Amino acid sequence: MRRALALARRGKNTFPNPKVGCVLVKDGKIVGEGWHDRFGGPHAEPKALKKAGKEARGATAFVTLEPCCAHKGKKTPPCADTLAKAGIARVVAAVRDPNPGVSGGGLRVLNRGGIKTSVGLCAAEAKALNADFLARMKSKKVHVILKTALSLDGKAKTENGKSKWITSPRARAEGHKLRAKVDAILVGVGTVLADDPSLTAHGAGRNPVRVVLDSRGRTPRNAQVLDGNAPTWIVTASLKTFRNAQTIQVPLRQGRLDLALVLKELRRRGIARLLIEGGPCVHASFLAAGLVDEAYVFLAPKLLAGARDPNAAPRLLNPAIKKIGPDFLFHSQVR
Ligand code: AOF
Ligand code: ZN
Repeated sequence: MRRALALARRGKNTFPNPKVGCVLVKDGKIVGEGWHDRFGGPHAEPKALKKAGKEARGATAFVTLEPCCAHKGKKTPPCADTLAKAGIARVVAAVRDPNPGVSGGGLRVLNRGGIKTSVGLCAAEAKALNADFLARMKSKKVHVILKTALSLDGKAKTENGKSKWITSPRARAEGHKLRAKVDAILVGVGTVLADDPSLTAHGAGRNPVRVVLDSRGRTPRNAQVLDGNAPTWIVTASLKTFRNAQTIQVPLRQGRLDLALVLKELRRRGIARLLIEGGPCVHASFLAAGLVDEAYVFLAPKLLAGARDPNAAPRLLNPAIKKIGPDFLFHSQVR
């Protein structure tokens, strides 16, 4: 199991999936090894089985996580069935899979196939290895954080649709820090078409998953979100596929994506904290559906009404900020 844990640690881009290692042992000898290397890639078990070939029959599998079973949204064939088919005699797992779609189900599939199972060997190490994944799986619903950047007169874009950049580089860096703390960032395809954002943490930390709400599959082939620099999921009702992105098919309800259903699909894929970055229509839909838990509102001391370039917009110089009851008053000369 210690060897399996060491292999699991080699996983590079498994987020939001866990790190998993697998070692197959027969007659006291290792006959196969594998680990889950990146999100969307093969799981640890089939890789180890491939190495072992025929030697897998009658072997014991040491896995750092309960092998997965069939559940909705799965991308890879279920490992429990694959292990059973290969003739594995016994499975020793370090911890149960906290994924509600799996938890206990993988062990049940194995037992039904006459395979002996046990859970708990090196459990503490295995839990430490995937502390982040375990915590995310425990929370049942997606925590939704809304982030918006506006001018003082409440505009998110200029007359001609320019929204890059309303706030200063320092405020934007703060936004990147926020990105590094969430599991996924969500935008509407309108934002992709208008601004072509990269939606990465820009070195402020780990890159979250980039989620694009794109009911008709309009994300352009050359969009930055499809550059492969971070995982991208396109939530769509169309049958289109995209290079460097996974699609999540969600049916339309009254011509729109059902946001509660979208959150459910994201939750199932391991997203517990979601940052909504825009645009205004996406914000409005999430707010109207009552799905927002937290908000960050960046205000730039500019007046965008009538402006064509955010940088050239009239600004309030060093405004005095007064809190009046629940409201804020900004006052200064305009330049
Ligand atoms: C395993 N072995 O190596 C990993 C497992 O979306 P999928 O098809 O990749 O499945 C992801 C889920 O599978 C993930 O949420 C977790 O429950 C489990 N991860 N299971 O048997 C592996 N990485
Ligand atoms: Zn699996």
